[in-house]
Amino acid sequence: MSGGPFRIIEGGRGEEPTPGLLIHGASEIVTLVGGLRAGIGQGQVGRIAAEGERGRDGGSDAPVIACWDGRVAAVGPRVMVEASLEAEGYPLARFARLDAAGGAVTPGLVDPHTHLLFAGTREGEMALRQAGADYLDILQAGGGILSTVAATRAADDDELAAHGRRWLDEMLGHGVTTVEAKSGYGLDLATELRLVEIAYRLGLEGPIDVVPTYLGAHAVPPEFRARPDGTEAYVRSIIDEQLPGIAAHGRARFCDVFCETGVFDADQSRRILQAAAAYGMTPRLHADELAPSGGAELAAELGAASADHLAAPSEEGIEALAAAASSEHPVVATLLPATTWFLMSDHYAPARRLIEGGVPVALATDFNPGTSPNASLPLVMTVACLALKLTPDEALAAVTVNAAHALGLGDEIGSLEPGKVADLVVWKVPTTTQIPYWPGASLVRTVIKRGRVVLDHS
Ligand code: IZC
Ligand code: ZN
Repeated sequence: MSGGPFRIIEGGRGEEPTPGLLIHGASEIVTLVGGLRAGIGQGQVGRIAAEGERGRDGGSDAPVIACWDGRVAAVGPRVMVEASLEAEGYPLARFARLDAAGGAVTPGLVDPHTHLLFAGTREGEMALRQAGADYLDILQAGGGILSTVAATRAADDDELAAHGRRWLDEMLGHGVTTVEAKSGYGLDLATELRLVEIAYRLGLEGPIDVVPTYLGAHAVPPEFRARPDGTEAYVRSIIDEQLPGIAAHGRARFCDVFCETGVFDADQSRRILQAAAAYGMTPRLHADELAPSGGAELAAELGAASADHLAAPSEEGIEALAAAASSEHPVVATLLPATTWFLMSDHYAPARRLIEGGVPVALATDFNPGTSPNASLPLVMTVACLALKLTPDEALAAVTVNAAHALGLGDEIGSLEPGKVADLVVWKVPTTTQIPYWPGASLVRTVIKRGRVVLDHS
């Protein structure tokens, strides 16, 4: 990566990782060890803290983390980490040292719902909404998603990739090391393939890992809207033409559908997601963003990786997610409160009820040009604390370990434990409870991706 507002020290997966890195001087290391969080576990983050200044400056209980070959080798109080590294034969002298300068250390943040790639902007819709227009009315009138589709179809690959890099840079600056990126502004096979491929290539470029999702069912494109059975005809073209092409291309890990009354109904969404699953793409859904539409129920029925938004689920939908939580396929509820805020709605997702029902909760930016032009996950954590009443610890689990699980990556990323990928953030604040406390501030000191420093503000 180049340019952008930040100094990128190293990037790209192709280079040799620093063999060893030992981070010391942290006030606390929050590991998130222990797997997917739900219920009261949602707020249990695994905090290892030093006892006051003495600990931080190198006392035996000072928390440190050692990375080797891009993975976490050991984490815990200094003496224990040193003993375990020695016992396992790591060459201690070959560890570069990084001073966290009294900051907190967390896993790299994971943003599990973004519409990263698009052309054009939609600031005009803000004024329309202030004047009382409704999101779906703007879409029906040919604006909203459709205006972004027109701009995206007209943009070339280099423009789209440059835009993607610019916003990935921004996300990295907020501590994000893995991002999901949906297509969905092409709505024809050729453009959808371009979007999935560009997302995939941006991930190869690094330093942020990008997980591509195919979202052909984001809206009915203009060429189908003119037809009397437009929505149904477009659903058939997704199943018969787009999905086979996307599957043959082999880059999209997930298939998503905007399951919402007035967009794609639950039956249409089911048909698309089942067809995608037959090609090996895991379902995830935009579920009940604006009105109860059967999205939460469908996510539970299909064992989707995640049900996203959930600002307006039905009672049955909440119950279905709660029942799925104790099954073999818990569906992660990925909440997007910055979108609700930006839409000036007071209809926030029932986060406390979901947590009380044992549903694992993740948070995401929903970065997109219409309803959430916000690339900052820490800002989403603030809105989640204020509007969804999550505690700061619950919000932290939601943007790390649970977000990783929402992307099927829970075994690799999202927590700091031996063997996991060494993606981590050193913050400028001494405790993670201050991350949502300073809304809008730039709180990241250093970002480490696969054991290497990729961003340094120290
Ligand atoms: O471009 O409006 N809800 N998709 C579903 C969006 C919002 C993004 C957009
Ligand atoms: Zn979305």
